Amino acid sequence: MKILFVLLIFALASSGAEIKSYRIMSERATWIESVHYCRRMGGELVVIESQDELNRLSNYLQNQGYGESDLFWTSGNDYISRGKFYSITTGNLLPFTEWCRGQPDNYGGNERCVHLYFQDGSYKMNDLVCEDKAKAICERYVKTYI
Ligand SMILES: [Ca+2]
Repeated sequence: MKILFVLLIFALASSGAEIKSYRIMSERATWIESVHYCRRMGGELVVIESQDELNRLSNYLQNQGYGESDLFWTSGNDYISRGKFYSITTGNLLPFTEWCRGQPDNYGGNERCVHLYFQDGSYKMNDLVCEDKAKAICERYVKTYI
């Protein structure tokens, strides 16, 4: 399988700190395939922790030419309790959400995984069938020694 990754470093921190970097899978996969994929790469599916982080990711994706036809998996899911979205990366409730209009709607009764969808000028969250295919956004913490 041809794999092309982009490594992003959004913020440089002071000496000895950890920074969060991202990899975006070039090919689409189901949500659970994306969980495994990120772990093979030494990371985890992304946990978007703030509006600032979502804005940075959204701007980056747009600058890379992604748009409405590109979907991206995050670690959010409500497998355990319908309507309560946890991160498979942390095991905790999502620390931040910004949903697309009318979402999450559990459309068709089987939408349990959270992806990013481009709407109204930026990427926001939507619940989607986990067996659908999207590109994984993996995150990883990297130590800096600057
Ligand atoms: Ca939905």
